[in-house]
Amino acid sequence: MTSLRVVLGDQLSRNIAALDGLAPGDTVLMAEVMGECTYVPHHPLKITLVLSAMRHFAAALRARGVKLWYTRLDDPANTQTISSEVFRAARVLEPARIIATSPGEYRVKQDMLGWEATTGIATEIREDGRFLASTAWFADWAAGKSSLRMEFFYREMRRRHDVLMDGDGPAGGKWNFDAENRRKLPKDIVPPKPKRFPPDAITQEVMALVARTFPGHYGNLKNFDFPVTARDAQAGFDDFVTHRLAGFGDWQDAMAAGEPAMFHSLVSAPLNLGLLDPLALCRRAEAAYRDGAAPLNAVEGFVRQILGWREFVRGIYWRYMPDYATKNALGATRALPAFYWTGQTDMRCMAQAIGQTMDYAYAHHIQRLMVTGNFALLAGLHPGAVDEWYLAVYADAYEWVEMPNTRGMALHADGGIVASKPYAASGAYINRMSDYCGDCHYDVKDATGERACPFNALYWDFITRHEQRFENNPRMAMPVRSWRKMAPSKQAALRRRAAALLQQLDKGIKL
Ligand code: FAD
Ligand code: DLZ
Ligand code: SF4
Repeated sequence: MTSLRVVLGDQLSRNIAALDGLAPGDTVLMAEVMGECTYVPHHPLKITLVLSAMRHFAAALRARGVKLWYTRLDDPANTQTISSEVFRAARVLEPARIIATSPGEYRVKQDMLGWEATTGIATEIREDGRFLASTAWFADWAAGKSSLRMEFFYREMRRRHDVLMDGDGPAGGKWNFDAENRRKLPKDIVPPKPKRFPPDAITQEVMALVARTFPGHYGNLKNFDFPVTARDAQAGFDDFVTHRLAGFGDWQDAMAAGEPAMFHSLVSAPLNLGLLDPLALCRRAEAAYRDGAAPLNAVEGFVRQILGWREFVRGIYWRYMPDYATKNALGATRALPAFYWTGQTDMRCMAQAIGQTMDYAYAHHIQRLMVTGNFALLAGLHPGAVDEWYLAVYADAYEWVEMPNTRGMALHADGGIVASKPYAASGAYINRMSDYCGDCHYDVKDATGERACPFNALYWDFITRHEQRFENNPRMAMPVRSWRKMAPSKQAALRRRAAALLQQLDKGIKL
């Protein structure tokens, strides 16, 4: 009984469920398709990364003697969607079974659920075992809880997987060292440059294909330096553990001009493709703490992102889809300003975050959350447009992780499922955590003048626009009270400045 085994572009793990029990007569299907390259206008670096990693993974399977049905993007016979490629292969190969791994995105899952009816071939969709919290386990954990909080989920994950535990308690006596992870980068500290992976011949071929096929897509292709194999991804991670992990804690929230990576790991892109294993990363980071090579605030901070946030947002995505994709609790309607696609803005923080996104398809968490995300929240940008942008521009973006972060964490459009309060902040926060403001066209200390930092008036306008909703939220009551205590003349000046800024956005005039 032969099987057709389907491996998607972000399922490039040797232990992927669809390959479990692979028999000599089976065929593995992989397909480069326009459907996946264009459902949002992905950054050319991201398309190159996925297609090149697919080609490297296929080559490794071939070297092991595995039979492959591999469709290249420019193959004239390519029908250009995953489903239609499965149907085409099934007609030719007539397998007894189709075996796939549950995909990361809801829309692909819906298509997959239709394969059996269309082909008449028994189709098995296996759980994706690369995640540490299965969707069923998450549902059990969530059952009966009135609100789902990452912190409690994370503690449970630490216990279950025995990560950073001393007996029954957390290593160092505390579960969470976040309060120690908010330092600004001192002027005399230069973050070590991450290891780079210049394109090999396979990647160069893909780069040429991507350049001629997607000439209009946002972003530059020239800086390609992602690892595209499991071995290189591991080397990239080892480089992080050796040179940056120790500083990850202290400067986790810091931002500096011209320093895209800071002390971050850069593992999201290879990890989400399947080139790295999340638990192995946590164990390696823990070993660095146990060996005295990295402090606990750094290692705990790193583990919390992988074992906590990454698994938590995936659980949220599958629990609340498809409704999650329509959530807009704050009624945001404004169109995405053009500068998100061009980087042409006088706001230095935004220009830095967007510019490096164009150059590297990467920005670290605080840039995504507290700069581009915060602006979108304060300006009331429509969650659909913001979602599309984040999904398109980051090399690590897949809906299961992008959407709860964007709609939930950054925009509070889910009404508090992911985070109990919106991460709204004025320019003071960005000034505290970065060196952006010093050379900015705008004055971060001013809120109402012609050159006043736009984040300031937009912050207060946001608070008052949603006063009723936030007055009973214990974590938002303070800014609401501060607004109410403000002199009416100051309130009026702030609202005038915010109205002028929003009008400028609506007219397409850059800020
Ligand atoms: P590090 O800071 O070194 O963190 C280590 C790892 O922890 C990351 O690689 C990632 O796997 C995990 N992690 C950290 N924070 C989160 C988080 N909030 N949710 C899930 N995993 C997390 N991450 C994505 O992988 N894909 C996305 O599409 C994505 N979109 C985002 C959109 C917004 C608006 C925000 C605020 C965050 C988003 N994130 C996304 C989360 C986070 O910003 C990135 O994972 C991180 O910046 C990747 O860089 P890094 O590998 O250097 O991470
Ligand atoms: C992101 C992506 C891209 C750009 N191209 C392909 C592709 O050509 N073939 C493929 O199988 N997968 C691709 N992917 C990844 C898919 O979009 C991803 O598997 C789904 O979104 C489910 O997470
Ligand atoms: Fe950003 Fe305002 Fe600082 Fe300029 S002054 S960099 S706009 S926070």
